[in-house]
Amino acid sequence: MLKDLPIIAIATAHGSAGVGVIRISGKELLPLMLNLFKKELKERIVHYLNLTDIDQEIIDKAIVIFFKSPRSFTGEDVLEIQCHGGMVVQHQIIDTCILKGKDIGLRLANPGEFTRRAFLNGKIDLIQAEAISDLINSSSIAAARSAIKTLSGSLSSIINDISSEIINLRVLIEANLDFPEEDISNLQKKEIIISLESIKIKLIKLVSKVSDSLILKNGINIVLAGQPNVGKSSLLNALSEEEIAIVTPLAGTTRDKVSSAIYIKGILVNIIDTAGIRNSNNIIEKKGIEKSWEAIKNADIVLHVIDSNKRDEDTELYISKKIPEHTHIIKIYNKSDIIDKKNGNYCDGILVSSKNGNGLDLIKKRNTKKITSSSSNEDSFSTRERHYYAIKEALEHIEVAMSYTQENFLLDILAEELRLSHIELCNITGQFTSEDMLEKIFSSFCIGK
Ligand SMILES: Nc1nc2c(ncn2[C@@H]2O[C@H](COP(=O)(O)OP(=O)(O)OP(=O)(O)O)[C@@H](O)[C@H]2O)c(=O)[nH]1
Ligand SMILES: [Mg+2]
Repeated sequence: MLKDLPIIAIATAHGSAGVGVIRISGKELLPLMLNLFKKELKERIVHYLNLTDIDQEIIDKAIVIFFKSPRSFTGEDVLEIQCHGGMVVQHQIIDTCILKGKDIGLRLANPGEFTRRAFLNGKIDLIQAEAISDLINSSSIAAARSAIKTLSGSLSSIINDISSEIINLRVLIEANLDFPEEDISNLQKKEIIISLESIKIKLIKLVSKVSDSLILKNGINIVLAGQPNVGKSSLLNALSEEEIAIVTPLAGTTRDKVSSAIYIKGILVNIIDTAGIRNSNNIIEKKGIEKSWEAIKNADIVLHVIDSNKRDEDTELYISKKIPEHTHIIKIYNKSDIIDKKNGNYCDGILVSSKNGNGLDLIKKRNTKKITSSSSNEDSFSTRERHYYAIKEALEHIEVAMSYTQENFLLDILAEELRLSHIELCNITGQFTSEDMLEKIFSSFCIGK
């Protein structure tokens, strides 16, 4: 099968560099080794060798290391060639290897194929495979740190522990499945309830950790929202210290979402400016306002910007009420530099001036508090949305199971809900993952990974 043939790819980034690494993986690479180097290489020893083309012309002098199956990244025989990092040299080596490896069917690797083989050969689970990609693509030190932790198995071990607890409970329940309810002792019922409770608590903790980790990985979205002309765009410019958004004295200036990315405590923060919210008959402005609400819906934090000189409490209330409940809202009273009398009530928010910069540090401080509380670095994993949703599903099945321990103790339903919960967790680690899902996950990797 094409899938099982040996593969080759450049593992390092494309372009010129001091060194380039070419990786070859296959079930049995001895024939290729003999063709390339005229000898069998000892495993895990650094060899300094001439690489020649089929006319025996030297292409490059390279360091070659042989990792014998199963003691390699992919679990197969692996040859790692560290050559000079020019693209021409590397492509010449690849062409020569494919020619000399014709007999064993050597071909170019597809995206993520090395990692996929490592997964299929049981060297890593699916969470760890994804963590490799996250480590390579991490956008901050904190994200890289959690990726390496996840690669070392921290998330996998928590999921495996919960899975074992579910399996033990399934064994207990299924052993009693053929007995009528009245034959199950109260002691056993109590044991089942305690165990379900313990699984539920662990899953709740995990959902919250995974959700916080997603913030660390994808960054946090802070949306500037409010009525027109209150100074949202001015605030975006002031916070990002750049003239990104257009500012004019005219209400209704911003029509589209405008965003800027900054780092707070090593976490990527996307600040998004939106069109001012008001009743408008202008078709373009109306579209802009629709986009404002869409941005608010997807926000982690909303900075509700208010002109401290021109309060319109009805509209303020309308906006506050329409912001989804779970969203963290901070009221920002802007234009403090021209405030008439400081007798307004601003204690439920932060008084700032995007003109002279007063209060901006307070905004950053308040957000930092929220950001760091949702992503304490020591505790976070490298996670994906699919992990989050699967853990939530697993939790829901446990909750349904628990509802069947109240009046009627229906063991067959309990067993089924536990089975479904277990499948969700196995999907995360890859034990039961479908071929389609694997295709989707590994095709997002780069070639050579
Ligand atoms: N004095 C003072 N004026 C400000 C401040 N912030 C903004 N302005 C002025 O208020 C006007 C509107 O500012 P923008 O930043 O465009 O307001 P906006 O909320 O983005 O307005 P829309 O895009 O129309 O929704 C401009 O004339 C700004 O110079 C401030 O802190 N103090
Ligand atoms: Mg604006």
